[in-house]
Amino acid sequence: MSSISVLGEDEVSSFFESSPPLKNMEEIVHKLNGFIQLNSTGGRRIVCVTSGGTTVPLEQRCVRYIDNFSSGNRGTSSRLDMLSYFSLGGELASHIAGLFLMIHSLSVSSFQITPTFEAVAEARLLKLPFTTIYEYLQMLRLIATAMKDVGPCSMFYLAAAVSDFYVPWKSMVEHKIESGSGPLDIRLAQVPKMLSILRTNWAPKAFCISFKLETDSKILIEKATKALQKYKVHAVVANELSTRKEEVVVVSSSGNVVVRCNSEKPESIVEDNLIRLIVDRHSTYIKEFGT
Ligand code: PAZ
Repeated sequence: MSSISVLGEDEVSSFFESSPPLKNMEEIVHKLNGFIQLNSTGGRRIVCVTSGGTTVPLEQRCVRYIDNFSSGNRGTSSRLDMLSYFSLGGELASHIAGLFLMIHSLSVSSFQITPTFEAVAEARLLKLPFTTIYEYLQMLRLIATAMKDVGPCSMFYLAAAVSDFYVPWKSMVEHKIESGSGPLDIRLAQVPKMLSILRTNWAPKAFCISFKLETDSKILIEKATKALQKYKVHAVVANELSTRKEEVVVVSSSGNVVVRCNSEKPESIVEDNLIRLIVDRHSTYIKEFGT
């Protein structure tokens, strides 16, 4: 009798088995392990922030691809907020040790890193760029499994816009798709959901925050609540496309919290309050489950 894959483990395994291997895998693993060793001392936190959108190549020697919407602002602002807490000696200074940033490679050039942050960045920030869905998911698995021993002090803050559909590598044409012979039919497969596997297998003790984007505000909270229950993450940050810079709703088992910018401070951004809330929740989690 064949065993039933409750978490979709079979789909996940076959996704990875058929993915083109990461080109610089050894280098990434080396950087990753060095970073975790350096930063995971004394019960300090390590946070993995993902940001930007993944692409889905249509050809193996890729000329054309399908993109996923994301400017990368959420991830960048969030990690700057997290970094500022410890680099500028704020109250969280002694708690957060390191940050990974998995970022869409096209967004890297738009970073505005001030000199203070740059000095911090060398030891405390590891940027790992990705472009395709294949690169993103392979890197997420590498990071999560490498962080397993960091336990409750590790956090995943998954703000990247990850493709839901893709062209499996084996059914993808090698060369540029020829034009001039009428419309193009492409069949997209569903990208297997990896959040359950992250929570149960890769890094089961990590504090895990996922994001849910919708364009129809009527279904947003319902979808975020379903994701919370299905993937058993610690909170889902729900946002609607047109208002995402002003307001998000943090959906969790303790209720829904609407988070907005500070109306008295014109320069304030929604991430200031969001990060404070998330980091506070993580503190409670660490107290409850130990370091
Ligand atoms: O990158 P950005 O600031 O333009 O947008 C952020 C976001 C909407 C991509 C993010 O908040 C988010 O919701 N990410 C998850 C998207 C999803 O549902 O897959």
